[in-house]
Amino acid sequence: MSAPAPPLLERLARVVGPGRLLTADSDLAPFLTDHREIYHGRAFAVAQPDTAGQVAELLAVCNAHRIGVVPQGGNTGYCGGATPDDSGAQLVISLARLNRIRAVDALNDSLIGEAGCLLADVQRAAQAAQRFFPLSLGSEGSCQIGGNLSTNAGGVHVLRYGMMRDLVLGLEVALADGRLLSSLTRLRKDNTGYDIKSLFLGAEGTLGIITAASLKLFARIRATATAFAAVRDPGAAVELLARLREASGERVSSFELIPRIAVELTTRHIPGVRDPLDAAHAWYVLCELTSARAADPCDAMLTECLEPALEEGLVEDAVVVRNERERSALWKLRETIPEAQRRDGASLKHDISVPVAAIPAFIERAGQWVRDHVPEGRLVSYGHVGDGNLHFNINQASTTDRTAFLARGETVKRAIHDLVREFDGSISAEHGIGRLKVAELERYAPPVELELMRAVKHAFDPNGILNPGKVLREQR
Ligand code: FAD
Ligand code: 2HG
Ligand code: ZN
Repeated sequence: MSAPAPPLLERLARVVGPGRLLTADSDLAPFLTDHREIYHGRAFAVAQPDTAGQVAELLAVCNAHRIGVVPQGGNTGYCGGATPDDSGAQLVISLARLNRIRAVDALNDSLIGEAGCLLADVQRAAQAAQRFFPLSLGSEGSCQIGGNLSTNAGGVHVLRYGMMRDLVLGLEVALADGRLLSSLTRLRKDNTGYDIKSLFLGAEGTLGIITAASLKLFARIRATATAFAAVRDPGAAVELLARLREASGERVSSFELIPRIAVELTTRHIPGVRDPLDAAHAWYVLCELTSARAADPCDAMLTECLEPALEEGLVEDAVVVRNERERSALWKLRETIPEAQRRDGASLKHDISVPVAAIPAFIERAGQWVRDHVPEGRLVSYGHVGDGNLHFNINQASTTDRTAFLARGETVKRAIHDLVREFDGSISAEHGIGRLKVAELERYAPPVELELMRAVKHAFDPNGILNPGKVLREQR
């Protein structure tokens, strides 16, 4: 496949209107690299539609001419899913201009937003209607809900509200052949056959391009209690989570594990981040209880749980925040860990999950493997431990050569992912497959599951034009 002939380019340009089919190298550049700069692709053009109808029409033309199409949202994904290949024969479709909130229905607790809405804008629209949209990620100021839906994003509120998949009522999707599937239902109950929308969630643009979504809203948060606690070890963190849940019902909304090295990296690289405690400790948790009832004693529930844990040595020290400024300082520490890692040098990243109770044993086994086999790296293992999800990352030590360190990636990944399998875990907990983990999916997914995935792909996209080579190897 090569770049299309001028008449076809003109046809695509007519679909999106004047100035909305970018072809100059300087205009294309920002769309051709992922944010970690691991992948560098080429494209013959970037289309910037501003209606769902235009997206569908672009797909109809591309399908008729067998042109590969790469949907791109905020380009904050971790797996190279939004970057075109290096053929120069693919069209990037940026969803950024489809950014309208179409409706907010506070009584029905639902909101309809277009795919290119920033996640932060959806949160704000919910708040303006005295409601709450719970998906929350460090990238929320730049990722789009279309990307969140397509990666089935997780983040820091999953243990209370679920992943993006759990927050969806209906979708509008442009299909490979140019039809628009309009299923923006606001219903909570609808058992009419197969749940087709669920197939697009986490499909990373390989089955259709999401143009809008009907999302669930929740009660506004009126009471919050947040603590940063040094814990004896990861086992103590898991025990503390169980106690907090027991003591507070379903009020635990975040429970993040943070190792000492992450405090060192963020305080070193991110201006304004300070160590919240006086002395250094090996492990910490950042936990938050929230309630929709202003009178709910979240603070008391938190301290009543922390105090005996301190006496028993499960918790070594803790600070409970007194105001919003202190709270955002703690969250800044947590959310800037990826950026601090980046500023510190190269890193090998593994977005894994295991059953929550197995987290301590996994950290022990996998950590020992890293200490034995990667002496040139430093383990930075943190994340959404309340969901059993660890970002089991390894940063290069300052004395290590970047290229030599990255060259270890395949061996390290194999060992970590084999161990994940031993623990009945997942090699992609929340970031997806994209280009990065196509071979990993082939290696670890049950063969029957892979066969069904290929059959679904063929049914939705028989000509293989939708994000070719992402999630599944291209079938040609
Ligand atoms: P993109 O990166 O543009 O695209 C991601 C994939 O979705 C690609 O395959 C693309 O082709 C496809 N796609 C995009 N839009 C559409 C559409 N409308 N229709 C069909 N396919 C589409 N992720 C988490 O899960 N949890 C976290 O806590 C988290 N924290 C992060 C923190 C930082 C600082 C950063 C940089 C990233 C973080 N991420 C996290 C990863 C990332 O933000 C999410 O994966 C996010 O959902 C991607 O959204 P996006 O709009 O940037 O999508
Ligand atoms: C987070 O939880 C993100 O901060 C990014 O999912 C994780 O950079 C990473 O490994
Ligand atoms: Zn994460």
